Amino acid sequence: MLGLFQDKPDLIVHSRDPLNAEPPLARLRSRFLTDTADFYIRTHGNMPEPDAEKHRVTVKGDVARERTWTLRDLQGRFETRTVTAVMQCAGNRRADLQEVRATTGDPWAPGAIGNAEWIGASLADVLREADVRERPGLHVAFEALDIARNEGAKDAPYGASIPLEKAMSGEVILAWGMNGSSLRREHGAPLRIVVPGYAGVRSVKWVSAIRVQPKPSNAFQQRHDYLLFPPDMSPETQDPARGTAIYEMPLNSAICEPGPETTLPAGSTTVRGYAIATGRPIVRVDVSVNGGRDWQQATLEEKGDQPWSWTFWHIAVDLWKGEHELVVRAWDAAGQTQPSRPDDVWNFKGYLSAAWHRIRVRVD
Ligand SMILES: Nc1nc2c(c(=O)[nH]1)N[C@H]1C(S)=C(S)[C@@H](COP(=O)(O)O)O[C@H]1N2
Ligand SMILES: [Mo]
Repeated sequence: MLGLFQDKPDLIVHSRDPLNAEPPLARLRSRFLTDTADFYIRTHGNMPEPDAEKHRVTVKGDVARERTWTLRDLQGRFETRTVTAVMQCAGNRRADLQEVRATTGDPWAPGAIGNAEWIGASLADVLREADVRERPGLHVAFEALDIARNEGAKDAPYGASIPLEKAMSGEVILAWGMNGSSLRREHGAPLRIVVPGYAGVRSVKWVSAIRVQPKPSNAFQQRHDYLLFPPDMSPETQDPARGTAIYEMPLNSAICEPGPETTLPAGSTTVRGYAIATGRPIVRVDVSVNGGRDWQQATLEEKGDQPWSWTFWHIAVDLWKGEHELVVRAWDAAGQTQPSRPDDVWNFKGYLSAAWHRIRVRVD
């Protein structure tokens, strides 16, 4: 475990065991492709270290030919695909919801997100090679090697699933590489799933089996955790039947620079951050320096044809002496924007925190 911290010395650690950590926002905003050293880590239990030569993944369930491959087999048999995509935790920005009322879970700032180039095989190719039976309503469940510590339930292997339709879309990757190198242990080596556009929980690390089945995964992460509950529900009254499994992530944005509670000199300050949407491009980002009364348009930075990446933005604003509330909100191509207050989206598990991001700064 210590080795990881030597390589990622700058991360803000929420817990050491299991290891949960995120980068400071200025570092996060410093590169469009997040350095692996600055990439957040989210674990639920132990951190396996399987032998990359011996590790195998089995494709089973509703397939005509059950198949088992090593990493080397996969690399030899399948065309190598790269997808640049954001990985983002459903709990990203939870700290803002906790300002409204307590929630369960770690107080993530807006750093439980990163944009990486993922290298591997297309999951669709892998499933086809096992002669998957493509019928509507099927799910693809991923089983992992780590044992998750589940709140209010027994420890059990981590697992999650996605609809078969998403699995066959071509963008889902059975990944062995990240940013030009082999996957690192904390990010799921030797093999992980990467599901662009979906909450990180579905991108199962240390994957050992892929099962096509009529129902979503039976694992705790799928059936009891990572559900969006209505606001009246509490840990005592929670009823999984009234929760919605979180797949696609909502429109979101955050100010990365300046940092909250910074003291700045009077005059021009450049505000920088990210915006992210799923399935639609970001078309506009508004920034306010007076708590959301007036808005100015930020410049969207060029990102090329990267539908699963975030959009970086920046704007120079003039600030006078005193206290200011800086606010950001993003718009997608359907003209949708974010809710103004975290109160509107509060839920006791603290998921999908996507209200306008506000920070206070002082100008001397
Ligand atoms: N096997 C396994 N896969 C997992 C997890 C885990 O604890 N175990 N955490 C999930 C969650 S909630 C997130 S947000 C992402 C985080 O990926 P990262 O640690 O590579 O950033 O991995 C997902 N896949
Ligand atoms: Mo997550």
